[in-house]
Amino acid sequence: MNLSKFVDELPVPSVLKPRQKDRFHTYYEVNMTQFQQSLHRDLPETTVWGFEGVYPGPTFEVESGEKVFVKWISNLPDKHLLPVDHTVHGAHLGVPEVRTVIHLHGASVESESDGYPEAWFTKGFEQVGPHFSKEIYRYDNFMPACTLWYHDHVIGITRLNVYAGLAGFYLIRDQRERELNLPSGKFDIPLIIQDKSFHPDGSLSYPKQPKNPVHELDTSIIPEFSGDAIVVNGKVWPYFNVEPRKYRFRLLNGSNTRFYRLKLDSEQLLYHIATDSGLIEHPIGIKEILLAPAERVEVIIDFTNFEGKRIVMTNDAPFPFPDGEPVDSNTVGKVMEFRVVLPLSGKDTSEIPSFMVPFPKRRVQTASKFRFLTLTRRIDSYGRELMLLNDQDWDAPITENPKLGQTEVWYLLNLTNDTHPIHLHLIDFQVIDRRAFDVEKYKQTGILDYTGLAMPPTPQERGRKDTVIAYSNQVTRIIMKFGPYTGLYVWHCHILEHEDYVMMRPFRVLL
Ligand SMILES: [Cu+2]
Repeated sequence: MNLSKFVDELPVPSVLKPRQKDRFHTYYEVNMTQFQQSLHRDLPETTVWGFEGVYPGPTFEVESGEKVFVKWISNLPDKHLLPVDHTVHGAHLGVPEVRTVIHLHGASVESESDGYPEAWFTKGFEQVGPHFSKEIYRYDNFMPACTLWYHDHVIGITRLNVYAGLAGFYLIRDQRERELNLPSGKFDIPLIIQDKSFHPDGSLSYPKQPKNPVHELDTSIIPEFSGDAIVVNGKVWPYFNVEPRKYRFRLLNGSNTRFYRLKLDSEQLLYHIATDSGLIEHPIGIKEILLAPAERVEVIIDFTNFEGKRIVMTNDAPFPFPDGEPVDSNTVGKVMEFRVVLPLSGKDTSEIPSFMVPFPKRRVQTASKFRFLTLTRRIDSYGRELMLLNDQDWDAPITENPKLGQTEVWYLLNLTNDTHPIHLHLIDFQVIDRRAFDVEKYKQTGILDYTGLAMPPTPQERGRKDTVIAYSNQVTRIIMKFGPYTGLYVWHCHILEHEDYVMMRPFRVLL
């Protein structure tokens, strides 16, 4: 499909209205349904899944400390929109084909409300998974201002449910952020970037088989997904009309597999102000943004003195990242266009502050546990590659069981040839460093022999994170303190095809 670029205006998701709100709590109900939506001017309407009748879903805007309750409701059809592989763990024949459970990515929430992959439910809660415990989730929102997102997290078909459209933003605001006088209101725009492919009739295209098909199976999971069109906030290659002033953009990579390395073709600086879990200490001028699946970065872009200009946001991240094919600059090499065509609606009094929030660094000396965890690869009985954490299947006994309040350092040893964005639920962490090591020696002897110097996190990573890129042949070290809740959570690769098969493990925080 060769679709024209920059012919549809960027949609900005509407803000979700609560059903009830008083001094003590806020209550939302959110319905998941299947419907038709126009994703491009020249494409017939696409059947998608979404929340409250829209893809991506409406945006939650909550205050830090606000007690929020959400009833996630499924009114999805019984038959999946996309091809389901029943050989994948948790998606066996016999379980309902359409199941969902919603995870609030980046939020620290009680275990029962975290969207455990086996806490799924169907339409009307008629059937539920073995770990289902409640219909109404509770989010305490004690984190400072940050950009979170909600998305499906069900065992075995997360890749299909998110690709079908089950994702949306969840923003936490606070007083400190307001005092900073960042661009706000209509100048504060979330952008969810995804890659998709379409059939000529407008329907979503997702492969039934990998490049080397598995003949015994009608449908097989694929090792990675690459779409040929870029979709931002639900429109293919949109444009956005802006005023000649400063804007705050919250960028989220909501893709299944694709990484993005984003730049503006005006070559102007982007002022980086926030990582996954909130504002950083000082804004940093950067030329490009690297975003792995699920990562977020917030930037201020200043369009002052660009009146009349058209500025294209480009992507040059190879697929797979970082050693794969260069991007086609005519398709996935372009993301969206900013058109500086609106008159200034008022003087731009917003600021790029010199200091935002303190960032107390976690020190390795405070850690009481050091875990060495491998990212590995195996071949299954159909000859397919599958990725694992610590070489363990999803349902092997729990091996990561940190104590409440304990600080730990995790060494992520990537023994595979792929790059994996690793995400932990419940906590945010800090990236300590990355270091090359002798993978063959490690595989043969179990001895960790470094072959390079430790590299500090990139400037873009020097803040609170919940997803970290673990490169091939490197040890990536992260440090975090477990709490404030105990119970069952998961950690996993956020390449959704890997997460489903089966690069995800439970962990339990013990009292
Ligand atoms: Cu992975």
